[in-house]
Amino acid sequence: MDIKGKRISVIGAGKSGLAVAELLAQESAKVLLSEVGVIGERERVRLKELQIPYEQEGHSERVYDADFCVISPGIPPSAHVVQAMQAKAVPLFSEIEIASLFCKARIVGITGTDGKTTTSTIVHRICTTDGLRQGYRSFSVGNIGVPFSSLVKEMGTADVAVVELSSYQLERSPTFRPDVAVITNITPDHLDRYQGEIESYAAAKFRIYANQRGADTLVYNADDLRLSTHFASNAARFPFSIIPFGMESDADGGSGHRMVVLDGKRVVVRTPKGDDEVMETSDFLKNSFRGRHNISNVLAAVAVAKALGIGHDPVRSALQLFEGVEHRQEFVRNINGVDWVNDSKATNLNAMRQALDSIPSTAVLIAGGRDKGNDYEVIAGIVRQKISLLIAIGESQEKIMAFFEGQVPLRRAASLEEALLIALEAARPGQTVLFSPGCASFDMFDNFEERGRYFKQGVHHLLL
Ligand code: UMA
Repeated sequence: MDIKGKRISVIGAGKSGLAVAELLAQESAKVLLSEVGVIGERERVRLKELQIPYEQEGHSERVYDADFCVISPGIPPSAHVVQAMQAKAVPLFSEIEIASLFCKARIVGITGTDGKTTTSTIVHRICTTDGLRQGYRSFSVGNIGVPFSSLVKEMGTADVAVVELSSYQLERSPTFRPDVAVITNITPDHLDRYQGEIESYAAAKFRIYANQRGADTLVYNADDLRLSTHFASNAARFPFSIIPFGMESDADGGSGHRMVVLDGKRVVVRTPKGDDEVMETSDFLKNSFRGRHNISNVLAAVAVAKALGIGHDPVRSALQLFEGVEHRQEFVRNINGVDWVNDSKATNLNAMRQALDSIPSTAVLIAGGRDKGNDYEVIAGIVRQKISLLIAIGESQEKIMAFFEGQVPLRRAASLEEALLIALEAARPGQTVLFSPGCASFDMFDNFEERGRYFKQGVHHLLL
């Protein structure tokens, strides 16, 4: 796509909109950045410096006078501006699509409902370790928090871009083609955006391999029934290599694929010729990085390493040093025999279930936030089994209270601080206090990172 001189409207002045506007302006496009809310002072100064025209507090008619439009991932298809663009036949693209047009590096794209941040981080660490020896660099970008557009021009042909991708970012990305694509799992999430249809949500995730061919590789979780049904039964019709990974599945995809599996306590690459051991689980499991779902994330990352031709040694070295990801079952501290764990990144119930699974005994759970169409039935069993007290916060408080009434002891808290104080009183030595909201953060915080930091600060204050 030739960008020079093109009139491009960028909708949304969040992280992705600001980064892509800057990239496009550098490429001599005529950009208009348009934001429904207020653009921060610092950002406005930067836009003026770069001579990028912008408007705020609403989208004017000017945005439709464009060759095409770049839409921020958080703006849903139902938004007025998107509907109007479509009515006026203005083509819409994602920020990921635009960044990928300028990308010289090999791309590892990682999507899935859960595990994508942890898997992306592990892959990035493995590539960084290998890259230090082999002379290339790894960049960790995308949904993880750093827009792909902001770093793409720094990437060279030998480098690797590890791009975490939400389903939103895969929408309107018609030519995006990762060298290695990963799907960690698909369970219900964001159903508010997909009209309650998991099929539509899965279809957005499957866009990740839509343009793959030849030497490209797809890595998928063979323990996920939806994924194994989709890929194993159709393996022959995909024009690229496939590496399944799995802990429970011994299947090889039915066609002699290489597969990364857990064999007892060993992580092995299984081929029709036999097993090749990469490492033992004791090489990477530790207090700060534990749980079956994390073994699954490691298997995914090992499969990526194999697809990129990285040896076992950098994989082992990177994983031995890996201490887990902030806000993802992050151990904060122990107070009087009680472990306090920050799992603010759990914005859906599957992530919450994984956290509950990893708890060694029982827990006081703090949950709630902005509901995304949650069906609490999917965690009801494990909540009854492991939770001695459920403290409900945020917009979804009443829904949680109504659902769990009579199933587990319940308390309402008007704020996160109040929830912390209730938990401090209620938790007994040997228990965990788990902050795993299972909901989005936007009712009370700017994002899950702010929510997690707030929780951690609160926990540290409890000791004062
Ligand atoms: N806006 C308009 N017009 C509208 C509606 C919204 O102008 O009609 C504006 C909003 O006021 C806002 C901007 O558009 O200023 C929307 O920005 P955004 O929500 O797309 O957020 P960004 O700051 O660009 O961050 C996005 C991702 N956010 C979402 O997908 C919601 C970030 O993922 C990502 O890190 C970042 O790009 C860089 O790639 C966050 C996220 O919550 C972590 N992701 C979801 C998740 O993980 O579950 C998908």
